[in-house]
Parts: sequence; structure tokens; C-alpha cells
Amino acid sequence: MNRRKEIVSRLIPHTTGAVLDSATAFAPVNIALAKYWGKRDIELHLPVTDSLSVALSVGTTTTLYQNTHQDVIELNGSPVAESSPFFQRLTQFLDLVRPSPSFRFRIVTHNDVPTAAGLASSASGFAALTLSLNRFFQWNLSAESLSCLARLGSGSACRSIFPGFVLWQKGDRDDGMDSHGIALPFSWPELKLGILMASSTEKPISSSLAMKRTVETSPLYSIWPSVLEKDLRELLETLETKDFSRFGSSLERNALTMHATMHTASPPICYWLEETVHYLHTVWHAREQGLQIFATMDAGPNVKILFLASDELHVRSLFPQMMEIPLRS
Ligand code: 2P0
Repeated sequence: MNRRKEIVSRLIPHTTGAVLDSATAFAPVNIALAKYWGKRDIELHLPVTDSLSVALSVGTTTTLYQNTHQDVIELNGSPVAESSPFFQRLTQFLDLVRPSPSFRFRIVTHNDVPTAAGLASSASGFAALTLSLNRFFQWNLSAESLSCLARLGSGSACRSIFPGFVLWQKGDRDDGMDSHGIALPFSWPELKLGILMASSTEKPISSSLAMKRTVETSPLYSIWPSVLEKDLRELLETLETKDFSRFGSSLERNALTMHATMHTASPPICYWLEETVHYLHTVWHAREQGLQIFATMDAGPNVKILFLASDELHVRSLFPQMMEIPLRS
């Protein structure tokens, strides 16, 4: 038995064989405030460091049915080609949980993320699939086990099992059983998030490959774990104190450090476009003028800005094209 399958057999110790006619679940997109960047185990998606995210109100809804001869996947109303990487990735994940090798699924999945937001995410997708499998097979798994299972689909999916602020503790075990999300008891209703689109075209290099190349070749990667630890500590402290200026400085520095490790990989990886740099300069200039606004970016060119509700009108006048996405607390 391969390693992933052996771990799944421990996460799902027994199955009754009973399946529902169908099962539906929703999972949110999450935005990392302290980033997951680099794996200590590529096969199990085990991270080098902890990470911290906040969930958005948008995400993926997935419904599962049993099918007769083959797996069928529909995404946003259209069938997904069997030859596509998306189909392959999903069915490889399903191979881990099929009650018998011949068991086949029909999966109907819908992203309510506005396409223009460029947020279509494997995290909410694998989390929604995991939650719907749990209902479909009536496993009744704990949130931690669901998070570990979703991680085997995509690392950051382990954070999308939960709403609100989520800490992904990296864990120390080789089998990853202690590497899962934890829902944090913080609420910050005044916190707002907006997206500034630089491009909605497919990224030139996947985040998995970018992470691997950065870990293997960037001379800056050695400082990443200590930077992350400091930024994460400050973020957790400021979630308590609601010191927005320190909170924003930490999350922005964390994103910029992550991108610096990519920029110094060999060959270099730069997701930034001209628009990305323009948005960043606009944010920094506005901050010099006294506006509390901070930026973060993931493995792509789009900029996410964080600000407080009291500054919303000012931020909207600065960025009329901003798409605000409510947080899910
Ligand atoms: C994050 N990213 O913390 C970081 C910041 C991208 C930049 O999690 O290979 O799609 O499936 O474990 O989860 C994207 O990585 O990678 C990611 P895999 P995943 O949000």
C-alpha cells in the first residue's frame, strides 16, 4: 500500500459501506496572512512552517453521487475533460478514499468566486470535496482528520475546512497526523479585504513547482522560517490587541519576503506584472499620506489589500476597480 493510502486508512478507520444518494458541502477560499511556502514532505504536503489565514465568504460547493462506470466531473456547469490536469488531480485524490477499486463518482462542483477575482482555488475545492465525502460516506471524522485529509489534496486546503482565522500548525510527525488547521477564536468585523486584479490569465508556473524551486535554489530561503515565525507571532498578538498598523505591517512584510525568496530562485520566479508594482506603490504612497492600508500577494500577480471599515470610502476612491470580498468569520 502506498504511503498516502496507508495514512488515509488510519484517518478513516472503518467504513460501514453505507452511502447516501448524494451529499453537498461548501468550503471557503482562504487568504494567507502568514504564508505556507516550502514543504518538508512533498508527497504528504507537509509544510516547513506554520501558516495563518482568514476565510472569505466565497468558495466552492460540491455535490457527490455514485456513478456506474467512470468518474464524471462537472465544474461550473461544464464537463471536465478526463485528460485535463484538474481531472487527474481530483481522481488521484478520490483513489485514496474509494471503498472499492471499481467505485466511481459523479462530482458536481461550483465556484462562487467571481471569475474576475482570479481566486479560483484548489484549497476551497479540495476542502469542499473532503467535507462532501465525509457526509456521503457518513464517516463523522473530526475537524482535524478532515483537515489532514484535505491537505493530501492540496496543502492550503487544510485551512479551508474552517471559517474565520485559521492556524495551520506544521506538526512534527513524519506521517503528518499533527499537521492540520486549527480554528482560532478571533473575530474582527471591521477588517475588510479587497482584490486588485493585475491579470486573470493562468499563472506561468504552479505554486507547487515554484515552492520546490525556491526551497532548492534560493539563497534567501534559509531565512524564511525565522521571518515567518516572527511575522506569525506578531500577527497572533495583533489579532488579540487589534493593533491594525502592526497587523498590516506584519502581513505585508511576510508576503514581500515570500516573493523575495522566489525572485532569488534559479531560474527566478516573478509573478508580478507592471500593474502589481503600480498597485503596491499606490498602497505605499497612500500609507505615507496616513491611510492604514496594507497589501498581500500569493502565487500570482493580483494584489489583495486589507483595511478597516472606517477607511472604506477613502480606499474605494483610491481604487475604484477594487472588488471587495467579505470575510467569513
Ligand atoms: C498560502 N500558497 O499560504 C501560500 C502562499 C501560495 C502562496 O498555499 O502543492 O496550492 O497543493 O500543497 O496549497 C498555494 O499552495 O500547494 C499556497 P500544494 P497549494 O496560501
